[in-house]
Amino acid sequence: MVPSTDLLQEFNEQGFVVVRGVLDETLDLAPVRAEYETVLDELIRAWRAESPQSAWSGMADGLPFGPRLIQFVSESRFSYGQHFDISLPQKGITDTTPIHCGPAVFNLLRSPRLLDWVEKFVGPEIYSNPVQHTRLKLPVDKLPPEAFNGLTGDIAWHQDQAVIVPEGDQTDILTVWFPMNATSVRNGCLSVAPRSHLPPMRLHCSNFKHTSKNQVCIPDALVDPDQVPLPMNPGDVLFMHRRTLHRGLTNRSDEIRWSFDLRYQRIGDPTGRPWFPGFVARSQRDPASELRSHEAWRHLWHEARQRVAGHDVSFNRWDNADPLCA
Ligand SMILES: O=C(O)CCC(=O)C(=O)O
Ligand SMILES: [Fe+2]
Repeated sequence: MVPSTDLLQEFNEQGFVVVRGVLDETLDLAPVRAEYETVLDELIRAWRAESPQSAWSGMADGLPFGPRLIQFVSESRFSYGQHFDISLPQKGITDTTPIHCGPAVFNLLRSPRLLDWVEKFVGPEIYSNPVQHTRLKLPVDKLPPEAFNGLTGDIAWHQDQAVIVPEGDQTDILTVWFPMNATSVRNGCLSVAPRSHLPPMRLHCSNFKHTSKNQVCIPDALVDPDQVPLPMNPGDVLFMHRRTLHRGLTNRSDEIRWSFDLRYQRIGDPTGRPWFPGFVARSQRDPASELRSHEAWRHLWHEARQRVAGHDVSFNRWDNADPLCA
């Protein structure tokens, strides 16, 4: 166990820290793997039901999760990312936008092994911030353009603080990133810029053609030259400051790259995404306020989806007026 003072010192100096072996394969990760098998089963079943028989070779049946997903998507060209995700997208929400709120994922968000570490950064009153995703990235040469977005393709340099609304700027939102399969430079691990978290927040643009679907990202001229790729294994967790520059490298392997990124903060502070629901993950002061039911969690998201459907909800604060965005 890393002593808390060393951990916090490293985090405060570098803007991030990787802790090995936080999550347990059996208790934390295996149930999520099993749950996502059923999400993929259902996706393939639904797609088949709507597609002509001849469009499906059946080649993916019986394969393990990763190869099966690759096979399914390259055959169907199906835009699959949002179907696995655990949050709603930043725009274009309708009352049928898919979101996955299964019990295994909910347990992962509340994992005591994870929260014990989160507590060292956030304190004992822990709120699960609704900026949370799972990213299932296909090898770049297998990813059809129709399926390419921020959940499935590479992610350009940015700070997480740049994708919330300004009312959340003063909230210490901790990014918690971890892989479901071993990540490497080859399959598109996360890369960070050490010591890039000092204020102020960098300029971001949302109009670069090389990024997917108007991703919010930092112009090249403002990206630090010191960049460190972070290969990680299942169980390892990256804790990152909200202003640390990072990106997701391109998956140039022949396997998927699967990760979760979650966020936690102190109870009561603005989340930066006021239309989306968070929940009390742990409270020493008021344990009864903790959300313990995944049905209640799913209900919160479905309610939010209903509320924002058809409205022009946006978390984008960047207007591309700066010449560096040209
Ligand atoms: O996983 C990735 O490629 C990017 C993740 C990210 O930007 C984040 O966790 O904040
Ligand atoms: Fe990020």
